[in-house]
This record gives sequence, structure tokens and C-alpha cells, in this order.
Amino acid sequence: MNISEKLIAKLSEAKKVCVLTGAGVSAESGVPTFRGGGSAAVWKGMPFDEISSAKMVRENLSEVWEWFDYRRGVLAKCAPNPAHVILAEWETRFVEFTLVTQNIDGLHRRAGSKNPIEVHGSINRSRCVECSRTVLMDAGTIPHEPDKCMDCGGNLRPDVVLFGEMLPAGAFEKASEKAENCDLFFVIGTSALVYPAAMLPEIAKSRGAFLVEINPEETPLTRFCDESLSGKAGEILPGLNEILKGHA
Ligand code: BJW
Ligand code: ZN
Repeated sequence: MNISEKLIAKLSEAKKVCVLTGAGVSAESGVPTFRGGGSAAVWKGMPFDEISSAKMVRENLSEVWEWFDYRRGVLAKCAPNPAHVILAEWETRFVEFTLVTQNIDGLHRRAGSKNPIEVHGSINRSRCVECSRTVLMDAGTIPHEPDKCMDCGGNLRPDVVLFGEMLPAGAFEKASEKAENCDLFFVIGTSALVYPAAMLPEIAKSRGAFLVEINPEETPLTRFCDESLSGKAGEILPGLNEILKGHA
């Protein structure tokens, strides 16, 4: 792996580090990505942006539950990979460390990350469509019983952010505040096509952070980054971690 002297210096000097992850960070755990093709990108002939849509929640909630139950079943057989584990360790390695994830799969928490900002919600929570009360779901309960809200009797839906929906209150604001104030920003395993999450690396760089991408493919961000490490997160992060340990 080709890591520049500049990145080695940045890594050893960094005090405030921020990381944005996407589906690619879970690919080595066996979780399909969205835009990389694969079996979960299409459900019963529907592309994911059709089945994972606010319209489908309104018109066919039981089909939406079936799709998310299927994915919770896939996730139950997946485990965090070295990338998740190292990012969890990094919480204690820097003066300040913020993990922002677009992933709803819960693998960062399962690896030990205490406080990830989950900007697209969590597959392990449901939310009342009427009063927004959220309920944690037992990961082992598949299929999920489509019960009603205990407060108001409204229907429950997966607590995830679908296209055209707002992000959870305060989540993007908190993430962008951290991006504005960090000195090193990693963007890992995301196609950087979905907004507003894709704004975070731009915000960080515009405020002076050193921007590093880890991805086996080029993205619209690649040319904009200070350093682009072409490869898998679960292979590149262990190398970076060794460098960090050497400077501890
Ligand atoms: C590896 C690897 C390995 C492989 N190691 N890497 C500005 C301009 C244009 C449009 C918009 C805009 N602002 C907002 C919009 C609209 C829209 C949007 O962005 N659309 C674009 C597609 C154009 N955004 C929204 O609607 C958002 N809401 C919003 O903005 O609210 C305000 C508002 C409301 C109303 C009107 C207007 C504004 C909400 C976005 C919610 C996204 N939800 C989803 C689905 C969640 C539910 C579900 O799971 O079913 O979230 S979409 C899907 O994409 C999912 C992901 O979190 C998200 C990002 O995908 P990600 O993580 O980047 O995955 P992939 O598959 O795309 O890429 C994987 C990458 O990994 C690849 O690059 C691989 O190479 C790499 N990889 N193996 C490292 N081993
Ligand atoms: Zn309710």
C-alpha cells in the first residue's frame, strides 16, 4: 500500500479526526452495497430506491417490512470486519474522534463504536408514522411483528431515512459541525452520490481539513481529495492503524 509521508505526518499529528462511512465499509462483512449491484439492490423486481421509498411506506407498508426483515436476516449472519473494529478503536486514539455513518446496519455499534452519528437511521429501530415514537427491535426477532405504536396506536415503520425524507433532527448539523472543526477527514466506502451526507467531505476540506478517501473505485470526490487510497477498507485501515501505533 502506498501511503505518502504527508499522510503519515497528518495521521500522527491529528487531534480532531472525523470519518464518514458508507455501504462499502460493510461490504467485506458480506453486506451488499447499493450501487455495486448484487442481490439486495433489487427486491422482487423493484430497484431499492422504489422499495425504500416514502411512497411505498404509505402504499404498501407490509412489503416494506418484508424487505427490511429480509435484510435484518442477512445482517444477523454478518459480523463486523477489521475496518469496523479499527474505527471503534480510533474513538480512544485521538483527542476528538467522530464517526458519521450512512449505514443503517448497526455494524459499527456491534464492533464497539459508542457514539456513531447514524445520519440515515437504523434498521434495528422502528418509528411510529403518526407520533414518531421510536422502538428498539430485538435483532433476533425476524420476521418483525408489524405491531402498533404503544402511545397512539399508529403504524410502525423502519426508522431509516428514505429518499426525499429529512434526516433525523440535529444529526446532519452535529456531523457538519464536526466536519468543520476537524483536521483530518476520512471518507470510506461511499459512492458520495447521496446528499446531504456527500457534503461533509466538501465542508471539511473547505475548512482546511486534510481529506483522505478509501475506496477501490473512483468517486466524484476522488480528484478533490488530498489523498486517495485505492483498495478495500478492511485492508487499508489495518495498515494505517499500524502506522498510528508506531507513533503512539
Ligand atoms: C468499498 C468496498 C470496500 C465497495 N472498501 N469501499 C442535492 C443534489 C441532488 C439531490 C439531492 C441534493 N440534496 C438532496 C437530494 C435528494 C437525495 C439525493 O441525494 N439524491 C441523489 C441520489 C441525487 N437526498 C435525499 O433525499 C436525502 N434527504 C434530504 O436531502 O432531505 C432534505 C430534503 C427533503 C425533501 C426534499 C428535498 C430535500 C435522504 C437520503 C436518504 C438515503 N437513503 C438511503 C436508503 C436507506 C434505506 C435503505 O437502506 O433501504 O441510504 S439511499 C442509499 O444510499 C442508503 C445509503 O446510506 C446511501 C449512500 O450509499 P453509499 O453508502 O454511498 O453506498 P453505495 O452503494 O452507493 O457505494 C458503495 C461504495 O463502496 C462504492 O463507491 C464502492 O466502490 C465502495 N466499496 N467495496 C471500501 N471493501
Ligand atoms: Zn405513535
